[in-house]
Amino acid sequence: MVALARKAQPPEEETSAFAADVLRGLTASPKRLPPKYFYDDAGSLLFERITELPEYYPTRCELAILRAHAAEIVQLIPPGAALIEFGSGSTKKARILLRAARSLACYVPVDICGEMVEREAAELRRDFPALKVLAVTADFTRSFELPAAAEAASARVGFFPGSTIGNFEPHEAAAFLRHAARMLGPGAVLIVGVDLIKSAEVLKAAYNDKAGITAKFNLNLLKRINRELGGTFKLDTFEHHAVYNRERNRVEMHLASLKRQKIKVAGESVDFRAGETIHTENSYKYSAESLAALARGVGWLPAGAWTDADQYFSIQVFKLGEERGGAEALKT
Ligand code: AVJ
Repeated sequence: MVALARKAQPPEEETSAFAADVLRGLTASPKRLPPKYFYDDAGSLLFERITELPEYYPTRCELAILRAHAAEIVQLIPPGAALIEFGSGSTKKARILLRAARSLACYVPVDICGEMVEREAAELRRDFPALKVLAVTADFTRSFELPAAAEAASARVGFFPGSTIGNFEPHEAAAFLRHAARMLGPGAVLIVGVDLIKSAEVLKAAYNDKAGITAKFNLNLLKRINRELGGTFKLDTFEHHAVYNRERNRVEMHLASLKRQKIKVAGESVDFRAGETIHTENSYKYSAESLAALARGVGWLPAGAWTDADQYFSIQVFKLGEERGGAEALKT
């Protein structure tokens, strides 16, 4: 892994991937930006604040489910398995499983934010001295290498909480589940947290908090573009919008330009009409059945499902089918 010392300036290949994605998104029609770029240091901190907002129920519900059912959930983890978390963030949820699990070969937090993942790993080593913690800084939507100890473990268990799966288009979510199957291999288990379909009022409030933290989180993407790609966005000329799209079961976040303007980014110039928006995120909501159907389609069999009292959120556990060689059958 690369040094932690670099702060504002990420390595060149990361910057050019960011620049290419930003230019592609801002020259598209309608304009869009990939939500994974929300999570620089400031964005990761803003997201932590979102999870504590009174309106933002997903994190609280998921934590409640994990706390109430950790013992049952960890029973589905084979002895001696490696636990691999995709997009580990604060690792607060993993800690609940780690406390309940008995014999793990190692815990592998994977996150795009290197500073955060290294800091969390250090704290986990202190709090769980018997546990091997192997942090990986990577964009988990692309292929990355697992630490040798995870490859050598009896089995690999993926942990994908937070309804991060909802950021993907449904076909991308299926592709991710297929990719996870291939990566985790035979005998794998996958523990997924997903936000459930519910009333538009509850959903809208969760993404339009009164304190304005979600707006800051959304606008921070422009701040990051200014800093890392020489962008000239004026933050007070863009406005946070979050709407629920009922037909597609997704909350959409946008940034709307309050006026007609020209912006420079990475040496290119981008025009905005008054009111024109950048689509920055989709947060798809599923039913327990629709997620299970998506997973089954790429070889994952339902092994357990839990929800909270309001049925706002669900934790689902899947196993790879043994017939047709499990993960091997998906290799094509
Ligand atoms: C981390 C993707 C699950 O979609 O609810 C929170 C991100 N965006 N508020 C979500 C988010 C706006 C969050 N996920």
